[in-house]
Amino acid sequence: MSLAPSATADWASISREIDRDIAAWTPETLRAAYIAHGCAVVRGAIDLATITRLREATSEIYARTKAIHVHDPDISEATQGRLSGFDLIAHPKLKRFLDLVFVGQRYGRESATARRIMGGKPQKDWQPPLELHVDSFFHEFWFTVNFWVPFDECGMEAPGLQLLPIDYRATRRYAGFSRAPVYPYRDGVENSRYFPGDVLTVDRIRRDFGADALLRPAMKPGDVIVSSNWIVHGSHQTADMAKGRASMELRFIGTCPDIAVKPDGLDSYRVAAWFLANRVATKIRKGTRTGIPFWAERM
Ligand SMILES: O=C(O)CCC(=O)C(=O)O
Ligand SMILES: [Fe+2]
Repeated sequence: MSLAPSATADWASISREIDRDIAAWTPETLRAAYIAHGCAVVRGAIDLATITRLREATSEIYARTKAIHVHDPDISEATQGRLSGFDLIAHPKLKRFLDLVFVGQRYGRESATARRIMGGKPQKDWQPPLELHVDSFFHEFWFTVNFWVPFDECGMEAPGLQLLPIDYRATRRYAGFSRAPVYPYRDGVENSRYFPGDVLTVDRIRRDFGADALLRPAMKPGDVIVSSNWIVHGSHQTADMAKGRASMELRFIGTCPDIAVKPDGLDSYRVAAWFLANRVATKIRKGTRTGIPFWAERM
């Protein structure tokens, strides 16, 4: 990893600033916090009856599979098309927030995926907690909004989520993302070729950003974390968390395609570069893996 920023941020006040009840956010303030800090917590934004329906549908599917993920088409099939993970994102403020993040480009549904993370007490076919990662290691590079929706109370007695709340461009630099592959192709490592080989660890984040840099919110059903494919995150588990946790991730991707979203209007250099990159990237994407012009990297 490169270009470690200094550990001077006031993480305690950032974590308060980006964590609010749905009533205390507007789509505009939510977008601003999300762009500035790479993520935000929205409390009480997801309909509990929809969570209950999805929890039931996914656990019925889990009962007849060993797979660690349940995908939206599985849910659709099991419910004769009556239910989708995307039903969770029905609140008008969340929809407007998405429109604002992707302003100037079209976006669409990328995936809705359920998972179950094991607590200290082993549970058959549940997934162990995930190490720190950036979703772009595995997913597309194109900017993707991720709504992380827990089905169970978590973060205290069951594994929650931990995130490094820095803006997505800083994350991209910190992860050492490179427009051209760093390594030759090997089976199964398509995306990681665009990143240096070193591993993200909690110790490393602490050293580079400070001891309390990682955001580890206690979550209840109804709460949601918004983040992107450009945020350092992973499951958060401690030795005394015995219970497991089920959750769902809903992803929306720009069809532009672009590794960036439209910058703030005040930042005129970035806005101009973004419009250009947006046009060029759409044209050249077809033949390349990243299709990212060199001057778009700093946007
Ligand atoms: O649910 C977790 O613990 C990890 C989820 C995750 O990595 C993601 O939503 O991208
Ligand atoms: Fe992830």
